[in-house]
Amino acid sequence: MDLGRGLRSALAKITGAAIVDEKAVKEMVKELQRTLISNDVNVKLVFELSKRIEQKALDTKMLKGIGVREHIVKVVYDELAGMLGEKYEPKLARHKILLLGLFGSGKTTAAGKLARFYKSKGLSVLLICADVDRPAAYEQLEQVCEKAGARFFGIKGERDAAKIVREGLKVAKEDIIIVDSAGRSAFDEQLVKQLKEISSALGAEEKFLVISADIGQVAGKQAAEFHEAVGLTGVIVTKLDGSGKGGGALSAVASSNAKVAFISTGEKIEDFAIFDAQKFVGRLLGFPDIEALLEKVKTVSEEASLPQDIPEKFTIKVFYEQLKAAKKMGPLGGIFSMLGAADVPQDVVRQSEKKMAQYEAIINSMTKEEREDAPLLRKSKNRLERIAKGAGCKQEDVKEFLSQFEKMDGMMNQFKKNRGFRKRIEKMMGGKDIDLSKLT
Ligand SMILES: Nc1nc2c(ncn2[C@@H]2O[C@H](COP(=O)(O)OP(=O)(O)OP(=O)(O)O)[C@@H](O)[C@H]2O)c(=O)[nH]1
Ligand SMILES: [Mg+2]
Repeated sequence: MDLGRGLRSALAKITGAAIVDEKAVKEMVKELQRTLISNDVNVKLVFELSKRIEQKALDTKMLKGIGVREHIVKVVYDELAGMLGEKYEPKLARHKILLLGLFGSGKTTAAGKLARFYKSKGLSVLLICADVDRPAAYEQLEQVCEKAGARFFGIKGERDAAKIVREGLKVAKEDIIIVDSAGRSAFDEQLVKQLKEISSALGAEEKFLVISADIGQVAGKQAAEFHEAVGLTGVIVTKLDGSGKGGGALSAVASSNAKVAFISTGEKIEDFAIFDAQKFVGRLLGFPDIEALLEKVKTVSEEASLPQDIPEKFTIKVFYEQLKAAKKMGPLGGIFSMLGAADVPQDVVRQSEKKMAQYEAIINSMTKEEREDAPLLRKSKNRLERIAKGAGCKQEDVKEFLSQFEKMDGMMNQFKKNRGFRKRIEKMMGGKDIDLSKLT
């Protein structure tokens, strides 16, 4: 389960609960633990964190004029942010940066991203290729420079990295000088020796270790080793997009004596940001900041006191309502979890308008019975054929729609106990955007 979804679903144990009591808090904490551990966060860290959350959440003396749900959400938010680190303040004056790290961690890519970042702050940038091992390192960095709009310096065929740095400095006029160094498959003396040489030739003010998130909590050990050997000023955690261990990597670095400075979330040059633990948690939970989150929890808690009616049955009709609501709210459908429901899968939210129109046509070609009882459709080829004909599409499209529905249905089963979900969605959307008349 991805970290954001797991955290949202844990919080829903509070925001979506009819009664918030010790049992609800314990359930939430248990789910938080499961999510964090499956994200490779260190077990001891998770245990300490959950103990603190439980204590603070149940401490009613801390309720200063806010509701109990808001209080608990704030406790979780603050503790998670604390566990993941702080906010990095980049230096914006003239300075020199050394990038180091193991093989393939994303140093060269990060060099381009950093160059673009400092350029966007109005600073000029020179990138020096001090990777003397990788066969095409020179050409790779040259290309990166072109993309980032930075000047390139390198000496083809030169085997002495420190010498390249010294020569580069002689011609450097730029505000920011970034040196890309060679990777190695393991932390060893030879690597440390080379890094020390480059670092002293450069006189680096910033030494960033580049670590790929997919190594999880091992990132902590790696950061500590490099820090001891060469004195890091920050860590760049890359590949957060493709790893289920990002939480483990970030928290482990935060609890070592190094600090996360930047994060990289994709191969493209713009997939890069200054690390800010609070903002990061906000994004995981689907809200830009704690204020927006608390505001939402407040409305949700008020709505939670609505009379709860019959348990919701998840039907095609309900699915379609959610789809439309989720689309309106964009890819951060985190709100669904806050309401105590499963997230609509991201690939479903990203469906194009054309697909939505097709779905609507498919639903409109169903009988009322079929809309209430989707398994009927799987049982009969004739029904599929009839619907496809009615909707002007292929049978495969109908099947695709059905499998989207079934995927969501499976997720909804976890939330079966939660009542009044649809009511809340309807209220939230003001009843305007959900055109039920078409579907009945
Ligand atoms: N998905 C994803 N891929 C990334 C990210 N950062 C880098 N990569 C990819 O990871 C691979 C290695 O990146 P490089 O920047 O060449 O890594 P390096 O540390 O310079 O590698 P060496 O110089 O060989 O040690 C490339 O295919 C990059 O496109 C990221 O944040 N997300
Ligand atoms: Mg490289």
